[in-house]
Amino acid sequence: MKILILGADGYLGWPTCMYFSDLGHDVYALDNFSKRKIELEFGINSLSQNYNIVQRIEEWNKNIKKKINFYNCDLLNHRNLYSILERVRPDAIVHYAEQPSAPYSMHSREAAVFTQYNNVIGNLNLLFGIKKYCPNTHLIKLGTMGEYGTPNIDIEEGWLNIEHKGRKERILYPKKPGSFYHLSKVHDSNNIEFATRNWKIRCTDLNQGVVYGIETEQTKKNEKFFNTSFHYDDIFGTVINRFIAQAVKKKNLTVYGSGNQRRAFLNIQDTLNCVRISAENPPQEGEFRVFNQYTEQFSIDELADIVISAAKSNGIQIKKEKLKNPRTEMEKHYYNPKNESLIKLGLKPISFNETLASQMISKVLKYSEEIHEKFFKPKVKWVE
Ligand code: USQ
Repeated sequence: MKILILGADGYLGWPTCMYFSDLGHDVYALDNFSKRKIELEFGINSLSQNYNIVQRIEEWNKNIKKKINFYNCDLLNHRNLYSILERVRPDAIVHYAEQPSAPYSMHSREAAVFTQYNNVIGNLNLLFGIKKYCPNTHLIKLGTMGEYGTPNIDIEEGWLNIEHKGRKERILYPKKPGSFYHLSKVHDSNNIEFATRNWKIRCTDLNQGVVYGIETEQTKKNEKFFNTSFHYDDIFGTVINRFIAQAVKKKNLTVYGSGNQRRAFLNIQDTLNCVRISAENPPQEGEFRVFNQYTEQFSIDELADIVISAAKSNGIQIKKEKLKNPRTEMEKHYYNPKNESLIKLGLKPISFNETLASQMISKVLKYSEEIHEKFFKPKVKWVE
């Protein structure tokens, strides 16, 4: 398969490049380093990454026949994007190339506008490019479980069958997201659904939960070169990764609000498995297929308990520090999202438990010196 990976420099993009390359596919990697620019703006450093993507690809390519190719391209530059699509004509496109942080999107008007412009227009350019140069390609788009919010009814996989005043219809599941970032993904989903219906292109929208983890089969081959980025800061760090870094620094865990809010989670290795399963089982022409891509649910309180026990087994005594919730989100709510499709297609989930948390702590301990405690407390507030 010729596979084009957009957002190849990111936390998920880089491991995805190596994973598909290892499986023997032709990998084309693309990024414009926009996340790096935000890191610079906020003085943020990810842990564990010593080399830039060009150096990492050079090292990776030493040992393989089918070399990974890299393109520096902004999806907002449609001419550049088109020329790449025309040259590569990929069988599948994995699209991670979006501003991924909810707190960043809530930081200011500028950040909200950047997030939505970058994500929505970049995705729209991609849809037009697909229609023009590779209408048979399978677009695998990373959406998010946060598109749904926390409704008081079961969350289906993208679509909802409804009966209204005696008539039936299948509609896109109504969304109630909790940040301008999550909203950008809702707008993307709507645009893609229309594009698949109108132009008969094909897409899988992966509504992914919160990803955690620091290693994959490929990063382990040569940690020095192949590690992916690991963020623990309040902008890009996701909750489990943050708790692990806080434990390593022997600091109490920053639980926002009561900690009763529930979310859907998955291991970074499972992200790769889900993307592969999707690529191996493309949807029909004209189909907008949605999978809820998560493997487990936890409340934030439950996660903190797991990390506290894991820390204890590493000789670290910490507890929860309940902070005033900087976000507008329900803390006590019904939560029952469906996630059967990927399991039916063969996903074998990895579980988050004390053993795994303990392994993460041991690994992150190596980077302890690089962790700055000033990034533990949340600075962006949803309501000022
Ligand atoms: N939280 C804490 N303490 C922290 C950090 C977060 O209690 O120190 C809580 C938040 O209040 C929230 C939950 O943990 O209830 C998840 O927050 P998060 O920062 O781990 O994740 P989120 O902002 O939802 O976004 C992340 C990724 C995003 C992806 C999304 C999947 O950054 O790219 O789309 O997870 S989902 O959450 O399912 O929408």
